[in-house]
Amino acid sequence: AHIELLNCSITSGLDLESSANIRLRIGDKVFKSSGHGNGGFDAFMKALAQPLSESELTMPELIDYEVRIPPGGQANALTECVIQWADDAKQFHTRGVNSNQVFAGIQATLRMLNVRLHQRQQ
Ligand code: ILE
Repeated sequence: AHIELLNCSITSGLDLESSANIRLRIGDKVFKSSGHGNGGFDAFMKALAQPLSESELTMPELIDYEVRIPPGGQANALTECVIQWADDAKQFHTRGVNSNQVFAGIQATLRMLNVRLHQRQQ
């Protein structure tokens, strides 16, 4: 099975809760979901909760989250997000790249979920 984000809209405003509206495919099932949170990434994670539990997928603990750009990059640079995860005693990290820093974090999260889905199949 594979997880694929088909649509994703993140809305943020100053002094406003962020919201995420997503359409997601896990294997051959398509889910629509939304979430609110403390920042766009948090809202995305909240939106993931229902589709993941329906697919019997669990989320590891988020340990660290770093966003950076290449040296000398400017405001239009691509961002790279590296997320450190922990599951039981095991720690691992995934990365995502996107011109939008929240989507870089979302890409890193999707990569992690695909690793877990593929491990589950073995
Ligand atoms: N709360 C922020 C967000 O949702 C960060 C998430 C800290 C890693 O964008």
